[in-house]
Amino acid sequence: MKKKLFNYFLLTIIACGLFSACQRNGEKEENGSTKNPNIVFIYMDDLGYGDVSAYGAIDLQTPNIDKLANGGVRFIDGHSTSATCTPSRYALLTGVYPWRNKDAKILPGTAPLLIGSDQLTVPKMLKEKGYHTGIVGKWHLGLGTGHTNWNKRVSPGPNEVGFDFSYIMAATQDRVPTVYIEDGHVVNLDSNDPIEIDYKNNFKGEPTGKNNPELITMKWHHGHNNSIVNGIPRIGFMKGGETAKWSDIDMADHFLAKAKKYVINHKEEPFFLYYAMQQPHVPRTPHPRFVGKTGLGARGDVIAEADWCIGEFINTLEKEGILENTFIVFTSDNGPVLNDGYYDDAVEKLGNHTPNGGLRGGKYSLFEAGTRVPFITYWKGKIEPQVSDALVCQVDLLSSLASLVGSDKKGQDSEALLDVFTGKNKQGRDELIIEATTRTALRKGKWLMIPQYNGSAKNKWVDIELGNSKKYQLYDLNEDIAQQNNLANKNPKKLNEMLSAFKAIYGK
Ligand code: NG6
Ligand code: CA
Repeated sequence: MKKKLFNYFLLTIIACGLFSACQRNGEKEENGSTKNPNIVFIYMDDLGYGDVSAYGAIDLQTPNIDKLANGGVRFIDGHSTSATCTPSRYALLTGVYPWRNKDAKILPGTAPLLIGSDQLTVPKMLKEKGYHTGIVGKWHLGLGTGHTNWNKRVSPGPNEVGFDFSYIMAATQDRVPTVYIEDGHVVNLDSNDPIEIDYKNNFKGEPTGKNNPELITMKWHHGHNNSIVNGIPRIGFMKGGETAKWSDIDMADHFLAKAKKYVINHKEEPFFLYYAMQQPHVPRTPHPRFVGKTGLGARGDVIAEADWCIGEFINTLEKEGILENTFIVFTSDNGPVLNDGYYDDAVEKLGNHTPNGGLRGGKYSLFEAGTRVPFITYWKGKIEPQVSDALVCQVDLLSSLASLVGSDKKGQDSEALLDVFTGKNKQGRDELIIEATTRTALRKGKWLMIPQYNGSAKNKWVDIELGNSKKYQLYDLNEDIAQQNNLANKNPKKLNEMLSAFKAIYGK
């Protein structure tokens, strides 16, 4: 009897071992070689912790994101490195904290490429392991060398830092150039109507949001009063390129079509797709079929639109028979903002919806809602559905995915947490430096420490508390997730511990 039991035990161990080896190295192909899983990042722009129904939203329903959340690991303490876009995207792709690069700030459309051509990136690491790599959507990591001629091939860009295929917008939907760029070439450009871009001066005779309110269909609130494209005043000046200009209301469908096509074209090989969606960043321009769908105004409607796109995208993976062999990460580059520069009813029609899910702050903030974002990993049949309270950060994906595909590459600040991302354990990172418009704070265990900062407590334009205070701030996030009780005075010992830990990593 004992021997039988022992044999059974042994068999179980062998079976488990085989199973996890398969999991680590993807599926066995018929010819015996192993195929690593496809990897997809679905990356939202300014989606808040409370903007997803699986994260508690009631007045806004996101059934397709919920399917990922309820069928995978739903992280409740998952972070972007930063409370704005460019730095978060830098960390996501390089595995390096953005504050190590002094230029990792919100970039204008004319900024040079922020990632060094010799730097390790997620797509480069995956390429070495036989992946085809693609990006569709928002880039916002700079392009060219600083004197970009948009009428020639724009380089270096995504293709020079690891992407075999790129179909992008250069910066943001509210910044010029308002054109798509495919593998460095502006799409549909007429060489007789060259594009000129300037972030300082307008081109003679060109209308602007500031001077030509009669041409505007979306009113600007702060900033956003330079060149007008499709009735929407933007940041920066643009001349020419008429045939190349994108249609804002079709952008979601356009990127979705490109993402689907990429999947279909590359379904036979392991591929990595970075699907960087533009919603719900401003200007919010839902396709007419989504207008009014949520009752929350354009912000709610573009989230519903994005959710639909995600459903369509997942259906494509399923239809092509590759959903079971695709590891999906869903997350957002920073927390939510309502009025980010246009009058679009986001504030007026908010009702009871809470984009920050009860966390303090939002986009631009060192408070929790700046970087704590929806964060989901999904791998059908491989990841057991669960909620994880592990502290994880997007900067960790590089090293973690390296272990998934059998690469020994590591990102400088990227912790290898594959078991956490696949739901096998809940021991996330111990420490994390978060960043918001070049200010930093330390998270360690349940504690968050924000050093003294002189700036204003609130950005009145966007109506968000930034986390600045002349006093040190110390919060116990287990007891006080809403960050209402500053314990810095009550617990000087913990404060000092946090300050030393901060110095050890940050150097200041
Ligand atoms: C800010 C813009 C804001 C948004 C942000 C970048 C103004 C006044 N505000 O400077 O509208 O574009 O930059 O957002 O211009 S992010 O998500 O790409 O970081
Ligand atoms: Ca953003």
